[in-house]
Amino acid sequence: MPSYDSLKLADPDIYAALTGEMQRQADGVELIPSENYVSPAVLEIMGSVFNNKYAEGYPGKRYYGGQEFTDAVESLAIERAKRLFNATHANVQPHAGAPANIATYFALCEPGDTIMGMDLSHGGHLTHGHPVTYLAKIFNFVRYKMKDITTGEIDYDEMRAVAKREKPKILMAGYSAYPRELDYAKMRAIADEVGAIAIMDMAHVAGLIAGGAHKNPFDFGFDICLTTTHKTLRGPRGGMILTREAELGKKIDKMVFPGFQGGPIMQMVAAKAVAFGEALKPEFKDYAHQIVKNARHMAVEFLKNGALLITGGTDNHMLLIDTVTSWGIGGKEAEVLFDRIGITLNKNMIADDPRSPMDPSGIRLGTPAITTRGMKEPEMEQLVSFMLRAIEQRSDDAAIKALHEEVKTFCQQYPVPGIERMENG
Ligand code: DSN
Repeated sequence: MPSYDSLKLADPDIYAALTGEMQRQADGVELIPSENYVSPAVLEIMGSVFNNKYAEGYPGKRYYGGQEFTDAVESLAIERAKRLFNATHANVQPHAGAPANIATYFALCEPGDTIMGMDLSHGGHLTHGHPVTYLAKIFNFVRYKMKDITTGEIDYDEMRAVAKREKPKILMAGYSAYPRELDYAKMRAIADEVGAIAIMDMAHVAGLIAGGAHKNPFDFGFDICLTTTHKTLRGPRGGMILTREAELGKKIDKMVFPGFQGGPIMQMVAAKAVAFGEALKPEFKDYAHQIVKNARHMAVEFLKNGALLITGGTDNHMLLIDTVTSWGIGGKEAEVLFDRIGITLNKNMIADDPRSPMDPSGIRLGTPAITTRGMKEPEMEQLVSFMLRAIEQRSDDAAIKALHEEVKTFCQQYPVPGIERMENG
């Protein structure tokens, strides 16, 4: 762990917040399925002097001088990303997932064009066309949903019918709250029938795909894969766009820069290269498979104890629980309750939720971060037991406090990468 001595001296307030956050991460269980812990190497490069460099353009074609080392790291990031996902072209400059998605829409569509994506309450993402986004003012978004929320099966017949009627320019796969895999072959066939570009927003499952625990959309003829780099892929915060063929890649490059963004955030590009190097190692495959095994095991434990899981279980890294039906409490109340025992997850809408986004009917949780900490099936049982005890004892403050202490003690056995064991106080 870096000493942070300079920070401590220069800005005690921020230093206090940093050490507080380190303590929180070390003492608590992170179940938010989009979060993870990066390696010490990734942490080091993120805090490096690459921050100081402007590098508009791409390797070998920059607008400013002094690019010997920025070119080297960006080229490595690109090559490693292509190898990881079997892509022809990679753009590693998007600052985050939303800019990657937006730059892609801008590269491929004109205002008023139609884009088809998964409904938000059925698992889709805001950037796939939710009416609250500005994107919804520019493009015409149409949606598809699950046919059966007890299995998670997508209504592909309805998808085909809507696609034929609406003629989307893009058929978008991908999700942020859907615990199953999609049928890429079916979606590619529908895209072909209507002449749409097939895109997978694989932000949540990129690490599972890279590690061979999930299917690769490019193997089914998808044209583009969009992703963040910090979820299951376990890299720095950022985005990336991969294409199956080079021409599409050139179009995307022009839109990312200069079309949409300014200079790349070079310390993050360098950190992407480091993280992709880690994901290319054989042990990352074990990690990816263990994420899924852990999530499945957790699902079985919850089901055994009578919880209602949306789609009846999981095939990926996440679980969605209907807390109202399972335990008679809303998702917000559940989130706050689990926070009180040091288990962090998020409230989440369930399909066609009658409640509001700030107080929905469910929670979303997942296993990428705890798997990084080395937890396996027995620990999943322990965590479910902590959570069920919290539900049972929720009106007993002393019991909840005691449970929080138990969670802290449990966490001491599983160090967080980059955080040395911190003693209380
Ligand atoms: N905020 C991310 C998630 O939690 O899934 C998606 O953008």
